[in-house]
Amino acid sequence: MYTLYYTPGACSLAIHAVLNEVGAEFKIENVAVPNGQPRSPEFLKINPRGSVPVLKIDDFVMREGAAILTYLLETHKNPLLPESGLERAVALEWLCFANSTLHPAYARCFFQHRVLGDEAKDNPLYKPAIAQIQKHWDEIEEHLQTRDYLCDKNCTVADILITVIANWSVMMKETINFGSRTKAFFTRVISRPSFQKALAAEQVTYKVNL
Ligand SMILES: N[C@@H](CCC(=O)N[C@@H](CS)C(=O)NCC(=O)O)C(=O)O
Repeated sequence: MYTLYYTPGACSLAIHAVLNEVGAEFKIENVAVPNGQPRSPEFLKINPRGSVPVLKIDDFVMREGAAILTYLLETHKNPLLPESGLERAVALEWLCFANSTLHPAYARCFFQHRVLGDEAKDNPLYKPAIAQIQKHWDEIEEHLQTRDYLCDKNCTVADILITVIANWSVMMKETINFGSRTKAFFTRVISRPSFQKALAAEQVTYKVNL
């Protein structure tokens, strides 16, 4: 039995959607705490890093979203992660981009929000951090000119994680702009029943202006 530890709308939402995609049986545990508060001692015992997602597989604790997603899609064979060759490499490249490039770009802003509150916007490092995020979305818009999904015609796990991350844009203190191809892409991804079901269970609204 799987248990997913999550906070609503965080990167753990991608794991939640993928658990739905593969038809796994799972429980969910909301470990959200008010802004700036430490996680509960119970959760810190499970993950001393304090971050979500955590997936418990019976008593085995797995952390790091990209590892969890890859594990789930290998264990429950699913087209969201192609099985081999360049197709798989490209899907993993985009998954790594989402997890290790785009996610940290947002994290740089969240860190400033946490430390500086409303004054983050006036911090000289804020605008450059937003510009970096915008640059990534501009690249994605360009990439999607000839494709429905990041890996061309089929939805992969990377599309799910990237669409989750996009929804954090409304929390930024500067506007992030999405091109029309990117918005159409989000619409395709969020219309998947797995994504809808995860949003509803976490009581999260998809707020990107589509
Ligand atoms: N590298 C980790 C990053 C996880 C991460 O930063 N999660 C965020 C939510 S999207 C979090 O829990 N932040 C709060 C914290 O670290 O206390 C992963 O990909 O799983």
